[in-house]
Amino acid sequence: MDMTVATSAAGNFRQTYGAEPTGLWAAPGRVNLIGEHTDYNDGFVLPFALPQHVVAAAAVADSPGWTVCSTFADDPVTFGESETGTEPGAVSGWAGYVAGIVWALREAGFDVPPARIAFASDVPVGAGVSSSAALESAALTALVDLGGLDLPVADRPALAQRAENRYVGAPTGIMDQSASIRCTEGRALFLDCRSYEVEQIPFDLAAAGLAILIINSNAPHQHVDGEYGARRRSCEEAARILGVPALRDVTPAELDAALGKLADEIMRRRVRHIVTENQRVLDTVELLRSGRIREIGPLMTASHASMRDDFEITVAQVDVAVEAALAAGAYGARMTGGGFGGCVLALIDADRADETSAAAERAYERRGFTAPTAWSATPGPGAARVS
Ligand code: GAF
Repeated sequence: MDMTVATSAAGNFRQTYGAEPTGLWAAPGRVNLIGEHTDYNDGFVLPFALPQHVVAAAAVADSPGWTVCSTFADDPVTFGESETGTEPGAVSGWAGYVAGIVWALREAGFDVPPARIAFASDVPVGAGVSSSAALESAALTALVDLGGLDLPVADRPALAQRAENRYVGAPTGIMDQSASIRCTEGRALFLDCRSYEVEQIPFDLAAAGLAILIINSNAPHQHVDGEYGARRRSCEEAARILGVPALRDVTPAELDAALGKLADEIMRRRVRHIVTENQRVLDTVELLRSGRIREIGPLMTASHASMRDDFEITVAQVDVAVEAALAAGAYGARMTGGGFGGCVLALIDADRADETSAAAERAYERRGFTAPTAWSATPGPGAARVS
């Protein structure tokens, strides 16, 4: 990881609180290789952790309550037991994600130590790479360690998701918190979002002469919350009509029969995306298990088409980035994350990163879009104490 973020968090702690932090905890952002919007349908996802992190410099406080500050906000925010008691949502803005973690820990019966925390981050905000899940995961990891709380790593994502769903009020699935907490270096995290079972799938791009280029579309995120919630409701309603616990329970072989039972054309498209996307995750995992990384390209591109045409969560900027990457020779390309902007992943030969990002830049220029930004990433480790 880039230690300047850690240095910045520690400096912020000293400056704000006039003391030394007890330690530094880092939690990464993520990209999802494949499996979009499948998490809240009890399905499969395959994210990996980015080299960008939120770092929490923290120490136990000698008076009750929690004070948090960050390099990405002006003033420290203080909250106490009343803001993290039974009623969620009392703290809003960025500090609400941290208050939500305190709330969720307390609700689960943990005695959360009073603390002072200073955050710094190099996870891009609004790019669909889970800056908020990284913030939650950094806060959670720091508080669990500071308090010596007995919360196994495997149980942490659900607690952080609860903070996001109930305290912040965003109806997200469990992928992002799982990625930030459970990913391991050099691997993609194959997660069953029903059982929370994971398999760490080797994803050694460099050994295969490959790279994943991340192209941030820099498209303004619009209507994200409302559209996300609408997709989720449509999937849940479809599962109810089909009489299954979740769309994960519809197999590709059953898809046509299931679609025949749904009157609404939009709902049919949503269901088709989820059922085919779950299968694409399973197919991708099969290929990666046997080291056939290049061959996942067509699955990535098919996933993008499904998000564009059936789930309808892409925007022109991400479609153009995918097309430009493919035209520049990428093996596959797709949008990653919740949609309506955010980043595109392109699987490319390692020596083609400059050409591919230049191709995306030229395509954006022709369309009059704000220029994209691009970087190559390999899978990093999940949340941990770093000092
Ligand atoms: C967002 C959500 F937070 C995740 O839970 C997931 O649904 C994702 O969108 C889409 O796959 O990142």
